[in-house]
Amino acid sequence: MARTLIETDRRIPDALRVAFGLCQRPPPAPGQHDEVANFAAVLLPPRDDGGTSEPMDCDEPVAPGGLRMVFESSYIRDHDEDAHFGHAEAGVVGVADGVGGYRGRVDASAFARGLMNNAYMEVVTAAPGTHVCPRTLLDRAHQATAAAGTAAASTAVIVSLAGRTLKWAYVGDSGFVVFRDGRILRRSQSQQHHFNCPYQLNSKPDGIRVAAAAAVGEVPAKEGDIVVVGTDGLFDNVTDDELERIVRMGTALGFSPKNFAEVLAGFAFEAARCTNRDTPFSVLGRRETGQAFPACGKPDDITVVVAHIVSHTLPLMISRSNPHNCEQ
Ligand SMILES: [Mn+2]
Repeated sequence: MARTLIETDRRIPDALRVAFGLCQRPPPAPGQHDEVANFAAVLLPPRDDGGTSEPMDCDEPVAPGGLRMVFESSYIRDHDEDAHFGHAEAGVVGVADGVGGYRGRVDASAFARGLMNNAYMEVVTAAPGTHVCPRTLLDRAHQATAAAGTAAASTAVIVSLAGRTLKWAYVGDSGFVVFRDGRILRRSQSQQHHFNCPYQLNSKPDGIRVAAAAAVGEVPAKEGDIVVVGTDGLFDNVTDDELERIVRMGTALGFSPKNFAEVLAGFAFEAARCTNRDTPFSVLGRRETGQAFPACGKPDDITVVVAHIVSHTLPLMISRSNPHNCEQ
């Protein structure tokens, strides 16, 4: 694992730990204010469900110069079978997760890395200004990876900003969430054969085809939108409510995409190792298996890519990240 727990620990504000029960803290001495708890209360207001329906985008004025995607990533390794890529000029990011069932027989990361490498090569060799269609890109990356006879299998998701439209395609439980004004606007729905067995791409001739099986969609983008793209190491350990509250906290604090990615990944890392609190993984496991399932997280590789949708007139701060891991 690339980072020690202490290094990860430094990136997680105490306010988050207090608010979400990630740690046990001694109570404040009599007469003392619990300043961390107060800070958490200010930053993490409860979800307001009194709002109206989902915001509509069509009546938004078009910003001169259009929109751009500015992204950063954080990767916390467990078995080191996740991979990701991104290209800011093309406005596209992707993550993939090598299926752990191949571990010990072949390189379980091979297909995930092949997918992301091939997707990246497709993007960098496309004509500048090309709008990326995630389904086409994922399909081509899959075909190239399978044609090479690459071992193992992978889930994957690709999200692009094509003009003023966010588009996505995914297979399995690698996923994404689009936030607007601190609330979830769109999110992926995990594709699974059964609990803990996601749809996956591989080299088998009779395997899943992107064109037939990938979930695809799009939504008009708006300046200020935040897109979180991640593997199940994030989504199995962090609930939607926690994601929303962390995004609201980060927005209030002026987080950069890098800040967001590191705090989200670090939070997932800690939640994965808790043995006394539920996570999406343990809740679903209890429901789907009908068995006694302990309140716990799921240790796993954790990949988080965070993209801010910004006005095109802002300077391009971040260029591109090569597959498969930005943080070698
Ligand atoms: Mn995983």
